[in-house]
Amino acid sequence: MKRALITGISGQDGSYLAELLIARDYEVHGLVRRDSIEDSSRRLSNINHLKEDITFHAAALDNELSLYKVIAKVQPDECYHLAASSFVSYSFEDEYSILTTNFNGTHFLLASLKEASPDCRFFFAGSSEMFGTVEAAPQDEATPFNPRSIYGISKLASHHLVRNYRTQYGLFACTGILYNHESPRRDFKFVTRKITSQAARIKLGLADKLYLGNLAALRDWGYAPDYVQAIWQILQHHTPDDYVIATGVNHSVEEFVTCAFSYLGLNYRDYVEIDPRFYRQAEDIPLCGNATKIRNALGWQPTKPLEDIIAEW
Ligand code: G4F
Repeated sequence: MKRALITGISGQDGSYLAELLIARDYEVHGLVRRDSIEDSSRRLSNINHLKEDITFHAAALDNELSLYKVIAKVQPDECYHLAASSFVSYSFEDEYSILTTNFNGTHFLLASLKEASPDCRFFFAGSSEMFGTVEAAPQDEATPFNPRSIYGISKLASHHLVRNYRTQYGLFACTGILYNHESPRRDFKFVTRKITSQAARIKLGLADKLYLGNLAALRDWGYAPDYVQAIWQILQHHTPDDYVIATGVNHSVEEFVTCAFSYLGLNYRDYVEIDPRFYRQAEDIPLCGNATKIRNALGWQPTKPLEDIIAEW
């Protein structure tokens, strides 16, 4: 039986990955913060249905000793590092903690694996934000990185570290360069869940407005369970490598909001207002991924178009 350790197990991706691994007979271990264990019905709501099948370990990404102890004890065959401070907007306000959590956390995990469990395969959740301001779309693994947020910088620095541990120390360490991926388990601050949840509240008469930022912004939105499948496949390959995980299709926030409201028989123009607090400048050239490499190497491809993802909400 393979043993897997997941950071960020209570998040959208962590919960889908835990389901996938349990279905494949893995022994699944999850790193969580102490306060999550104490308030589990709320903070671990995405994995409440899996709690009997997961062994939880209290540890924190900013506490190297806590990570080392878990890794030394669990001796995982595969480690999936999904935890991060992941809301891009926050990174304009709180540079210090984003960099510390995201970069140091990755470093502490890699260093602990190298010392205590060097044969463990390691996956790092990178981001399209590593590309940042681009000169062309779609982007692939050869596209130059040019991050424009502290979040993107923290992910890019971590990605370089992952590659360094692979080439210098021989760790089976891989980065998935993940474009936006959504599901009903997405946190409410991200635009997709914000739109679908508020549209439902409006339909039920519980709210009357939805305040959004830039409706013209374009994103390459995929389906989170598909992306978790890709993540798992990356660690099953015979050689460690880095891959773009994307659909290759752009939609605007306006298209998303139109579709979500029309499912409920509503016209978004009657309810949506622009609030400068949520406004972020759109990229001149959109972030849109070319996933040819992972399709050719691992046979992975996305299964759900955006309209079907929205319909699931
Ligand atoms: O949903 P978002 O906040 O996601 P964003 O910033 O693209 O980041 C997500 O995807 C990245 C790439 O995979 C991840 F690395 C990252 O961790 C996260 O998962 O915003 C999507 C778009 C943006 O262009 C934003 O400007 O929606 C636009 N937007 C328009 N109005 C809004 C809003 N975003 C939010 N969160 N709230 C709004 O009211």
